[in-house]
Amino acid sequence: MSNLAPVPELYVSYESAQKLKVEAGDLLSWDLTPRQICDLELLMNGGFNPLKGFLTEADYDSVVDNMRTADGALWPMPITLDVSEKFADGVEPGTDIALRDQEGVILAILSVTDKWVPNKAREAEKVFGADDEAHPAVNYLHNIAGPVYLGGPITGIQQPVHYDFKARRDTPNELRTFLRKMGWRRIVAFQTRNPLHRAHQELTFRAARESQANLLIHPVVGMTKPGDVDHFTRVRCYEAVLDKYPAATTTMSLLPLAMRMAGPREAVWHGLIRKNYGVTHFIVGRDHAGPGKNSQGEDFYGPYDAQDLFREHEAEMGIEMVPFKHMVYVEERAQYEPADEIADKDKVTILNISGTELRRRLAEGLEIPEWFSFPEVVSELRKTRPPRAKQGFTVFFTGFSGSGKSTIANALMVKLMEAGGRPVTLLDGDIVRKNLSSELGFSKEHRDLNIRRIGYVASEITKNGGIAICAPIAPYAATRRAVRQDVEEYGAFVEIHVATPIEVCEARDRKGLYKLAREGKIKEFTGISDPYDVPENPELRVETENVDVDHCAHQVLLKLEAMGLFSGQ
Ligand code: PPS
Repeated sequence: MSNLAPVPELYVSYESAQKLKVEAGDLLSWDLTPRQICDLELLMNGGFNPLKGFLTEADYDSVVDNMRTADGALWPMPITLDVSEKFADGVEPGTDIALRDQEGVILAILSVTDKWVPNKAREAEKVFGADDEAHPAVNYLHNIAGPVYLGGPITGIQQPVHYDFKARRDTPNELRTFLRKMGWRRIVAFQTRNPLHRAHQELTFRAARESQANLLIHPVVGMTKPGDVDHFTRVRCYEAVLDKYPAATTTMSLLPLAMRMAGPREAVWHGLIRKNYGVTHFIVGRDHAGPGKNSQGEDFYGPYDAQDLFREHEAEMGIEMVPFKHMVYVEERAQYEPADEIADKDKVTILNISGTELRRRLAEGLEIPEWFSFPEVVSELRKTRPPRAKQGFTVFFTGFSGSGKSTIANALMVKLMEAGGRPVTLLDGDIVRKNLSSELGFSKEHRDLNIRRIGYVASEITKNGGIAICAPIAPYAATRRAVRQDVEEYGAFVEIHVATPIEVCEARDRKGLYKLAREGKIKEFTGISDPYDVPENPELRVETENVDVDHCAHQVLLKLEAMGLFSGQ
C-alpha cells in the first residue's frame, strides 16, 4: 500500500526564493546543460529523494562502486554536475554558485563542497558495464560531459520552465496528492520512451489486473535514447491511446527524466523514482532501458539482468516489480497473449512487428496493420516521419570553380520544382557569398565558416521538409563531413562530386579567374594555389566533359530516386 505523505523537496519558500534570486545575481553562475536541467528538476522536486544535491566525491565513489550513497542509501546512478576545466578553475569548495537554465534564469544555488576530476573509464565500467562508446551514456560521459565534477547541496529557487504539456506534468507531491484524492492505494507504473501500440496496452491492462492496481502511464519526456521519436509526437500518441483506457482506473503523467539507458541499474533507479511519485508497483520488461548493441555487436546486458537486479533490491526499495510479459498477436484468436503462455504455438499464427520493421514501414509509407497499432497513433507517427519521398533532404555539390556545379544545380532545381511537392532552395556558392558570407575571404578559416553556414541553413531546410541544393567548392573533406553530420540529424545528405578535372575548368575559364590566379592576381585559388580534397565516397560522382548538363542533372535525379527520396510522380 502506498504511503502518500509528501516527499521532501529542496525548494525554499516563495519569499526566500525571491530574495535569494536577487542575491544569486552576484554569484558565479553555471549555465546548465539540458541533461543537468532534467537532473536538477528531479533533485529539487523530490523525484531523486533521498539525494539533497549533486553527489559529493565520497557519495559518487560509493554510488559507482556499491550502488549506495556514503551513508548507505540505495542509489544506483551518479547524479553529478560536470563542468568545464575553465569554469572549475574559478570555483573552490566553500563557494556558492548560481545554476541557470539556458535562457539565464536562476533555478538553484549549489553550495559547492567538492570538486574533483572523475575517473570516467571507471565510471563507465562500473555503472554502464563497459567503457564502450557505443553505449549512449558512455559516449555522453567521454564526449559531452565536462571533465570536472562539482558536488554539494542544492537550494531550490524555482522549477525549470516548461511550455509544453503543462497539464500533464506533475511533481512527486502533485501526483501523490492526486492519488490520495482518487483514493488509489495500489498503483502500477509503466515506464516508456516509445509510442504505445496495442501490445503495450494489453500488457499494461494485464499488469494492472494481476497486481489489482490502478495504472499510471509514466513516460519519460526529458532525454531518452538518441534517435527516439521526439516527446512531442509521443505525448500526442499517448493522449490518443489514453482514450482507450478506462478513465476511472488509469492516469498519465510526464516524467522529466534524462535516461542513461543503463539497463539493470537504470531499472532500480526508475523504481526508486517511482516510489517517490507514490507508486507501489513497477513494470520491468525484457531488456529494460537497454542501450542496444556494443561495439562488438553484442548486447550490453542480458535480457533479464534488469529484472534480477530489481528483484534483489525489491524489499528494500518498497516497490514491487511486475515482470513484463512479451506480448504477441495470435491471428486465429485475434488477440494479444503472453508469448510464454501460448500452449498451441505450432498450431497458431503468431504476428509481431519489430521496432526496425515499423521504422521501415513508416519510411516507405507502407501499411501498418490495425492489429499492431491504433490508427490515431499511426497517423501521428506518419506526420512526424513521412515516407522518404516526402522528407526533406540536402544535395551537396562539390568541385572546382568552373566545374559545372552551379549549372547542374540549377537544372536539378528546375526539375525538382517541375515535379513539385516540396519547396526547393538553391544555395549556390556565389549567392551565399553575396547574401550570407559577404565579409568572408578564401582562407581555410573563412571557407570553413562559409561551408558551416551553408550546412546550417541546409539542415534547417531539411528539418522542415524542404530540399536544399548546395553548390559551393567546399574543398575540405573534414568540413564536408561536419555538414553531413548536421544535415543527417534531420534527413538525407547526398554528396555529389562534380569531377571536372582542373585542366578542363582552367581551359573553360568562364569567369576569367584562372588566368588571374595563374598571374598571381588572385591568391589561394582552389586547384591552382590552394588545396582540394577529392571526395572519397560521394553518393555520386558526375563527369561533365562531353556530357550535357541535362544528362548530368538527370543522373542526380536517378540517384535520388534510387535512394527513395524522389518518386518522380
Ligand atoms: S568555398 O571554398 O566553398 O568557400 O568557395 P565558394 O564560396 O564556393 O566560392 C565561390 C566562388 O568564388 C570565386 N572565387 C574563388 N574560388 C576559389 N578560390 C578563390 N581564391 C576564389 N576567389 C574567388 C569562384 O568563382 C567561386 O565560384 P564557382 O561558382 O565555384 O565558380
